[in-house]
Amino acid sequence: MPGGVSSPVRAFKSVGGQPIVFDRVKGPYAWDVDGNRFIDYVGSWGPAICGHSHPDVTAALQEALEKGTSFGAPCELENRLASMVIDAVPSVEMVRFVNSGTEACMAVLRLMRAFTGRDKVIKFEGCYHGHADMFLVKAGSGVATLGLPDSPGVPRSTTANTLTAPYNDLEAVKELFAENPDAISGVILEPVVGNAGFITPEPGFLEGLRELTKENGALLVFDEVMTGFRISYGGAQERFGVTPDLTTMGKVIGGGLPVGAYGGKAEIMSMVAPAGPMYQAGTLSGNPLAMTAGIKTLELLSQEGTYDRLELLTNRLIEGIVDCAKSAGFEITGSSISAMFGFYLCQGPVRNFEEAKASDTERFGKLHREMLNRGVYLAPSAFEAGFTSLAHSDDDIDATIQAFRDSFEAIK
Ligand code: HOZ
Repeated sequence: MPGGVSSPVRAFKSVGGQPIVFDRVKGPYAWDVDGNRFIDYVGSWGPAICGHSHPDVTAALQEALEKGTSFGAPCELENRLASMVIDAVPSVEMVRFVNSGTEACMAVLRLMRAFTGRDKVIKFEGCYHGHADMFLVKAGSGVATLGLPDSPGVPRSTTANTLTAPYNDLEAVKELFAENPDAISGVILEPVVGNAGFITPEPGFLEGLRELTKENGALLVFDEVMTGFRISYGGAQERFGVTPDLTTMGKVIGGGLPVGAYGGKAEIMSMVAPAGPMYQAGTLSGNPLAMTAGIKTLELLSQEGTYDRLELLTNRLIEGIVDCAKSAGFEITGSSISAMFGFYLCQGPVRNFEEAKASDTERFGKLHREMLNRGVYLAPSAFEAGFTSLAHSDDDIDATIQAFRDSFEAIK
């Protein structure tokens, strides 16, 4: 396997040392093959919001397994999950299930172009929308973590239509629209950025994008692969009260199984085959296992008080981290919303990827190692958000903050 892994960020290349090889996960914990236990803040990069291997999800999966793993034909479970997504996410009137966030973003871009008849798209520096060719321009996640220039193998003719702007910079977006009249199909973004560390939208940014896209006959697309059902039950669009035209999802809606989805206004989604002419397909799409895990996970999340608990817990964690760093004399800026958090080892504010790059990544690597030695598993990258879950207890948070306190002291 290239680099010994199935996905680049896992390889510990930016933090040093060897990746941990895991044996099993349960609740807020992950155990490696040597039997060491870690409090886990990666959460499978987002899906594990109810905690790993939640007993209700596991039981539902066992039952579904008996009925078969893939029908390659419609199953009733797809209708149930589709209804739940449509009820929850403000922009979604129709939804198509796929198998990953990458697939969802790839399809949504085709749909943006099909609907508007325009080829160009605006994305933001440091935002990551999967690894399809046209999105590998100033991308976040592994591309940012490894400091790779835009990937070889991506034809220039493909990315010529991808325009970029700094996150939180409405003026830059305005200029792009002015320079490319009637040519831009839409703007796609992570409404809260989780692939360049953790960057929140400044007041008015999302609202401004909504207006600009409308004025220019372009679509607004929220990539909620990370934030969907995590920032709130209805995603970032519900939390911030800004409704995009289209939305991509993944992670939480698959409850730990491979899944992705894209949805939005019926008028636009009706372009997708076989309702319309825009082609997109998938053998395992909507398979009963992924649908089952998604349904159970959303049922658990829809219970009273879920997001209040996640918010409080995660706030306490980030406040603790910031306090530990400052006590040890480090510059730090950190924030959280609901069950997502992040910090940069630099003076804030961090409003875009350029500012995020000021973070001391070498020091982050040392911190990461010290935290591992104290039984806490953080994303092995200074440019990935952290994820909490309903399974993290107050004691887990206390133990994590203590580990941060000791680790910051150790790397002074
Ligand atoms: N794209 C994921 C995080 N942003 C990484 C997935 C993985 O390495 O598993």
